[in-house]
Amino acid sequence: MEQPWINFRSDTVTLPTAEMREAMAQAEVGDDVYGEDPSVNRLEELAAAKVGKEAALFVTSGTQGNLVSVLAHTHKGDEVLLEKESHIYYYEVGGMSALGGLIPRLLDSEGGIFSAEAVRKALRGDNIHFPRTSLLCLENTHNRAGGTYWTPAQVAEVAAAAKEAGLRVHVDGARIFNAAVAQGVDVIELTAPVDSVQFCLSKGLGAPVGSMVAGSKEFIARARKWRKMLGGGMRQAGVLAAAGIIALEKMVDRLAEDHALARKIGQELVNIPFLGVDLERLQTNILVVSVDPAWGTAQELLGKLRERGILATDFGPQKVRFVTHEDVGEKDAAKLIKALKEIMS
Ligand code: TLP
Repeated sequence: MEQPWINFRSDTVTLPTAEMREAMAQAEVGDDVYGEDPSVNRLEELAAAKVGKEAALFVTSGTQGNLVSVLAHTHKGDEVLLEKESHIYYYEVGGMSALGGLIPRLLDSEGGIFSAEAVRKALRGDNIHFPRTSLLCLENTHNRAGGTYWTPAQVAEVAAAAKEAGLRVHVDGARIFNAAVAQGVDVIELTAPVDSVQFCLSKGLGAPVGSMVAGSKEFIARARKWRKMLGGGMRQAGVLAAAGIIALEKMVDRLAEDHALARKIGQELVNIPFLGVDLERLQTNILVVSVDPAWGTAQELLGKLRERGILATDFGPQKVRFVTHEDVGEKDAAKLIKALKEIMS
């Protein structure tokens, strides 16, 4: 899309930095299906070390990363516990059911976070009528709840409840570095209690393509096989991995700037008529704003913003999502606030 759009649709819209493009051009590559791409191998080692797991796998997207993880943890016909608005359930085309033959059991939550008690209540025990429940998934940060994060203690608590019942635990950590940076904790505190994690290089970390899955060596070997079956065995993928390495080494700390900018915008929006912002849920870089039906709909608001060169996403009939990222700054935020004040008055 041509400039001058101000793009708050998602942090997926970030463009690779000049340093990434340079590294991509210079990347040492090989055939990754043979395990012979040195750049991919380096990225996988780096990713595993960052999240404190034995091994990692470079996948094409967050959706593929979650799917290979879920498939590698389960068998056809199993039940998977997950939050009712989780990305895996809501936005991943039903892959777990279509391709894994899995049945989801949905958990209620408070802002995307559920308790160990909720997990225990959802477990039905052993009975000839019931499917085998084999996996619990959680999402950190939680996208549809507005980028809310799980604390290390909350993750540890639900993971312990799941493990007690013999379940594996997978984290959709598309934005897990946002969760870590926002809390000022090492990401390992958020991943240590769980069996596997998926995180995206292509969101706030700015890489053009790709996600990582991390877990035990044995789990990653199974995930690798599923990735191949799903057509995700890439060849000279080192050109992409080279950008991923920079994403992990250089782009994590700057996520704090995205959080600060989202907060700044949110604090201004609370004073604008017909808009609702939950500042408590505004913990990272996702700002979900509700639109009073007395004014109009989310689509109408998006249309008016578009006329002013500003893009955002609808998150339901009366909700709009703004996401901050590397390619929007203070000036863009000021234009957004001014536009919203004009549109809503
Ligand atoms: N989320 C996208 C859209 O699909 C909604 C976005 O713009 O936020 N887990 C979570 C929590 C995500 O937010 C996303 C992407 C994914 C997984 C999937 O990642 P991709 O888009 O790489 O398949």
